[in-house]
Amino acid sequence: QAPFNWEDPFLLEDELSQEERLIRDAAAAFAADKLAPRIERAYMEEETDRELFREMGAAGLLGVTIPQDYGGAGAGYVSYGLVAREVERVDSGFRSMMSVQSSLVMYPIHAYGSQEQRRKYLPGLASGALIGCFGLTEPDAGSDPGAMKTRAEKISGGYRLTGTKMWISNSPIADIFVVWAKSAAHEGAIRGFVLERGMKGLSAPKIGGKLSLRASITGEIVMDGVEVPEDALLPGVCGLKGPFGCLNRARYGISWGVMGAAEDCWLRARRYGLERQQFGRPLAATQLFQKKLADMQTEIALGLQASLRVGRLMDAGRFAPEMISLVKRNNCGKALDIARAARDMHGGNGIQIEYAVMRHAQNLETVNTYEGTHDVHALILGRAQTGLQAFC
Ligand code: TGC
Ligand code: FAD
Repeated sequence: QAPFNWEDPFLLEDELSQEERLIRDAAAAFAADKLAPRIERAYMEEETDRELFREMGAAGLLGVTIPQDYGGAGAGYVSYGLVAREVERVDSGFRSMMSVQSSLVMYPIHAYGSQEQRRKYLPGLASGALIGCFGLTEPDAGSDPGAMKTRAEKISGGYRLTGTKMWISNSPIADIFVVWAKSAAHEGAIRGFVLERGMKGLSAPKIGGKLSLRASITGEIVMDGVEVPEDALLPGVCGLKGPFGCLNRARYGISWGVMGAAEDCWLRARRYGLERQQFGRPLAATQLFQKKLADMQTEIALGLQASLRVGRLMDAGRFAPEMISLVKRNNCGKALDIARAARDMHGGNGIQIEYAVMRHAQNLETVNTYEGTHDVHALILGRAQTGLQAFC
């Protein structure tokens, strides 16, 4: 009979390769040394430090799955997930900065871009010298990106882009903008374009007043007749499957990331319950407190196993997007429940910044919404099992 490891109930550690453990440990060390000391100020002051991208790049955390020829780490999707888990253990906003850069900017340039585009942009994005953003959502097209209004019109030598993207992570500080637009020259199909800061007619105002994900800057992308050369078009993909191909990677990373945030909440609640005395005994000695800890442990252990399985299937080239909807939806919802419970278990202290749990809960409200809301992923899974489309 083996001893029970309460922190790692299914011995996930044994399921990782030596390379995956090394990458995970490097990310954990980076998170402890560079991210944890910054988070309270970044969150309270809504401050995003550009320098953080360079530090992430130097630590090898940008473009984990991109080949080394282009500055990436050339590792697999399980490694990418493990990095997301360590970064989001500190804050979902930091993971957001990293996963937009890796999955939503570097991935499409690598997968759909020309050789020239790869060579021009990927090394700078991998080192963090360049910051990228991904513009799909619009003011009137969120869950339904196919309803986008942004247009690319063919002009001599290139395209003219007009439209507004909304809720775009990193956009106010971005150098590179991967933007999706309907192109008249391609029968109205959705095409990807790479825009650069400084182009005439391009601006990216910050969206202020967020009560969630405050360490990650969010903005609009306003394109007022931005003229781009022919080689700004991503040649390798046409249609909604372009942006969705990127979202598959980012959603998968989120499924690991939110488990990191949930683990931080769980371990903090356990520690608090052991230290805090009420009615002459530790809170952790009460049945209700222990039930909540058991629920947290169970959901985290199950969620991590599910993400690991999907990661292994991605590395083997055998994943279906619905698998990713399942783990993105489940793990975000469960992490949000865990963070809210941990906030409650901390009593009044739970609303204070130094106890972290309310910050995680606030962040997870966003993570449960972006990259496809909890309900939209339910509809994707409902469609897969009934064959009936319930979106409209
Ligand atoms: P539908 O008819 O289902 O599909 C249209 C075409 O796309 C293909 N496709 C996929 N391809 C690859 N992977 C996937 N996951 C795919 N899902 C669909 C599909 O095969 C089809 O291809 P083709 O060749 O036949 O044309 O499209 P629909 O318009 O009915 O879509 C419905 C729905 C609800 C599933 C979809 O629109 C959706 O997922 N909505 C959610 C929107 C979303 O996730 N937005 C995310 C914005 S980016 C973001 O939030 C970044 S935050 C990052 C951070 O800060 O960390
Ligand atoms: P809506 O689509 O209006 O949804 C509102 C509610 O209606 C939700 O509960 C939803 O589940 C429900 N709903 C919608 N359709 C249906 C339906 N058919 N049936 C039942 N219920 C439905 N986007 C980017 O492109 N790039 C980014 O970098 C990015 N970063 C973001 C960062 C932050 C901080 C936030 C908050 C968002 C970000 N987004 C980004 C946008 C994000 O992807 C969208 O907010 C998300 O897809 C939901 O769209 P929406 O906000 O328009 O909500």
